[in-house]
Amino acid sequence: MKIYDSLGPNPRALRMFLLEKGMTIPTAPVDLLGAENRRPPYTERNPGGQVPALELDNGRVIGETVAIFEYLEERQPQPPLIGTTPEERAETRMWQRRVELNITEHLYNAFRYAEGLGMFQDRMRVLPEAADGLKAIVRDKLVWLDGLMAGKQFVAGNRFTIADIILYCALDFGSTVGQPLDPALKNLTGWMQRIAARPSAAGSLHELAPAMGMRG
Ligand SMILES: N[C@@H](CCC(=O)N[C@@H](CS)C(=O)NCC(=O)O)C(=O)O
Repeated sequence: MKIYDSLGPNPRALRMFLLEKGMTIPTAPVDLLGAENRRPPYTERNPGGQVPALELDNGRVIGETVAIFEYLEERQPQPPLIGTTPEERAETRMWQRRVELNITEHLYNAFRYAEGLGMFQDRMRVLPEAADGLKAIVRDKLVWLDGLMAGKQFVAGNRFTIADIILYCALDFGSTVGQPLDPALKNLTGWMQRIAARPSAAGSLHELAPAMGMRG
């Protein structure tokens, strides 16, 4: 297997997942800043044109971070980051979708349409006029999630899961690109500190992250 890897919160989420699993998979760097991911031969492998991607030994390529998580969890179930029972897996997937559909997708698009506009405007349709509204939706949904985190260790309850990895990587990235977490959200702030203390949090940062001033 081989991972197409780069700077950025989604590739970081995969690196964090691998550290938590204790898995090592060789990587091939992709020049995200130079848009290597948006042209052949990368797009022939992964037509989604984004990073990360996982190339299997038979040459098939899996894109989409969560699809890669699911594949790797089936290949190596321990330690579970999705779940060991139908109920646990359903709960994890429920929270993963809540986190992505309500928060992280909006956070990333707001970045592409504002602070990241110079990088993205020649790659995709961008909507600068939507950036402030998307950031406001993110803030609203973080208030909502903060209330739901009362008394919980992790997003899905008492288990560390991919929902924590996805949300942590997005919010940590957001903190460096104009979307900081409101410190008044005490439950989420405490949760961020707990996740940041895991060795996989620091260990998953890309080597270019400090120079770029981005947590990714
Ligand atoms: N839906 C994809 C999103 C991946 C994604 O947004 N990757 C970013 C890096 S964090 C990327 O490739 N950005 C460069 C680009 O879109 O050209 C997933 O979950 O894997």
